[in-house]
Amino acid sequence: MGDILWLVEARGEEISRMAQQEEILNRIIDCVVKGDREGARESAQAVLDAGISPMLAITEGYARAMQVVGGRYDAKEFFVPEVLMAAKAMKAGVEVLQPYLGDEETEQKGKITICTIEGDIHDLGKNIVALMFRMYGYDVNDLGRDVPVHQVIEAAKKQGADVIAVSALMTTSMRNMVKLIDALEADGSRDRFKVAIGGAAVSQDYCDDIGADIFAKDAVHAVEAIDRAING
Ligand code: B12
Repeated sequence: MGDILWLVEARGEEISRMAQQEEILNRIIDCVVKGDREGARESAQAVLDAGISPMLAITEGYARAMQVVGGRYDAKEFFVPEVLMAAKAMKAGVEVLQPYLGDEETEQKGKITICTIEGDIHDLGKNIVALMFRMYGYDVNDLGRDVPVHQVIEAAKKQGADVIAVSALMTTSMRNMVKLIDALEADGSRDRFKVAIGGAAVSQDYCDDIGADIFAKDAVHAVEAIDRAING
């Protein structure tokens, strides 16, 4: 009887922890979508106080919220000012969590040169992916956004990168991923690097078509895919 009571109590605690987590994640999404910077910061603090994983809050809260914003922008319910306010709210919340991300794994797993490709200034998704790589033990050189292809290659060589990871959100800029692969082939360094691509404009089919090595649809899958590609 005592064992059953204990089990019921433990199950009850688990359910209320899950409910609290869901409530906080929903609050994050709500604040970011509304562009409420203060609320986004306070929700991040609530994440820490409740002992929720900061990375979970980033991927399932802040990043998800920007995807909701993306959908509203596409549906013409939101325009650039709302999108920018949401992006600032997301940034404010992520900044609170960043110092608490810690190192999920301490061993050095490999080196990654990352950026948003030439012609593209969208960097919210790329920043999340870069954070995630760092957290999982990769040495990450983040070159920023709208980075010319020749600079990406130079930086990757200098870093001795295992992976060049590039992001594109636009159909115009995604073509510069082909330019990157062509330039690597032209200077004989294609075999030195795995090329990983991501961002809302690209897909697994596009990755196969242009001869890139790795595609992932979000930050969590990006880490898994790169782990598989370079550490077996
Ligand atoms: C936010 C936003 C902006 C912000 C950017 C702020 C910033 N600092 O990034 C602002 C307002 C500045 C902006 C500007 C523009 N934008 Co805009 N923008 C968006 C919006 C609404 C959301 C994008 C976003 O941040 N998503 C959330 C993040 C978290 O998702 P994500 O980037 O996809 O990243 C995830 C995955 O893709 C993956 N991932 C990302 N990168 C990588 C990399 C690797 C290696 C891997 C493995 C995985 C990976 O992991 C991430 C996390 O899970 C989209 C609409 C949409 N539906 O996407 C339009 C959108 C991308 N923009 C668009 C356009 C056209 C523009 C402008 C040209 C508008 C203009 N006329 O001025 C300019 C861009 C100028 C330029 N040269 O780049 C178009 C692109 C259309 C197209 N298909 O080509 C879109 C699709 C809107 C639309 N439907 O028209 N934009």
